[in-house]
Amino acid sequence: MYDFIKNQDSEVYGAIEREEQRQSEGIELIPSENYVSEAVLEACGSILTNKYSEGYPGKRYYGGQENIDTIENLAIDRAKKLFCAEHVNVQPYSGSPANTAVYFALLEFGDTVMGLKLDHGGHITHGLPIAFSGRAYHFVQYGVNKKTGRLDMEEVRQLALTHKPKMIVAGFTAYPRDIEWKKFKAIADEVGAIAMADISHTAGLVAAGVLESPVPYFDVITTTTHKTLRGPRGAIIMCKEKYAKAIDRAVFPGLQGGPHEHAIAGKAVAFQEALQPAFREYAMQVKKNAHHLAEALKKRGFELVSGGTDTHLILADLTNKGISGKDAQVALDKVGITLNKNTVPDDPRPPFDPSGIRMGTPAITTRGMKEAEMEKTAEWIDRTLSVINDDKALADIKEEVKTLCLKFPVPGIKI
Ligand code: DSN
Repeated sequence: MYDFIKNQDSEVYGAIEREEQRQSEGIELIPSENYVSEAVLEACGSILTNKYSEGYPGKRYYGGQENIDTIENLAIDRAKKLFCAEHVNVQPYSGSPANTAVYFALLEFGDTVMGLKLDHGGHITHGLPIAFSGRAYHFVQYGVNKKTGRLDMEEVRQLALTHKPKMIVAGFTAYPRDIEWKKFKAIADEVGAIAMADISHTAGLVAAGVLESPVPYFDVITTTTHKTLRGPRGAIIMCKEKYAKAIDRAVFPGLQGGPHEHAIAGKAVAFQEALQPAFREYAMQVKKNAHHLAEALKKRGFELVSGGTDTHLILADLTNKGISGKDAQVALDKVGITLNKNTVPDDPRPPFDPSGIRMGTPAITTRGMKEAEMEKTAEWIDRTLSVINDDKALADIKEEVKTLCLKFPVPGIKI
């Protein structure tokens, strides 16, 4: 598959080869990662990368667009069908530009917006003070309830009534529970705010109908395309027709130049895959696996924020285990289990060495792993964290992990 790179550039080829090995021999638990199909890989690696196509289908600033327009229209139509959306822009390069484009389209600098705090499961684009979102707009941040680890919708409502935001962002990167979309929308309506949802993490589960969708209710919805949706790295923005013009203008020429049409082709292919019945089976298994892994971890004394999960994602607070999130991540890397250190709500520790770890099941479910493999995974995580300074014990676990993983091929990797 990589014959040309192999012949021409041994340094890049060597790194790709080692990454192929790492991906096939290890258990991928980063909840925002997945393995795309060979068809999506082909689209992303295609000659479409050669083309400039500033503008939108039928209204471009460069010639030679007949095939590009076909591809972009396919991506738009399939996304509309998948999410039952009125309008879709498929050009955002990724999640942060998508969210920034929404703010640029619908807000003035300095406007008041509400978003979830980063250490409670929000994102840097949901108002982190040092990020563009937090500097350009006046974000009022809501959080989760200290005792339950869940969103407190009455607190969200009181903050909205006090601050009268122009927009309320319901968006999450480390929140394991179902979202009460209708309640969010009712609060936004009560204060006259625009309701924006960022469903980057759960879009695949929403598209498959295994989690409730905000699309019928919300004014604007963003999502990345590479997480549970299992497409290429990128994003889309969906909105009600009345915001369509403003959103399109904000993406181009407001924020971006030429769209990445090879990635848009990958999105079109992935959306077609997600429209198939098999994708619903996949999404249901993602949820089942996450639930099973959560229960298996709890049995082994792990404390989960909110006590469990309704989605693909699990957040564990390791304080009672006497190990930091960073040390856990490093030890688990050594046995081939990849996850990320993560803050827990009101974390007393710093973000670079926080109290928690974040895990998810989208990638391992794509490989075909099921409940039995979740049980093994929980056992390996538990064992690893009890032998972090014992290199021999870690090497033994790594071998067991590898043996299991090689029974579950990764699409696009032939080892
Ligand atoms: N960085 C992503 C994640 O890992 O959740 C969010 O954009």
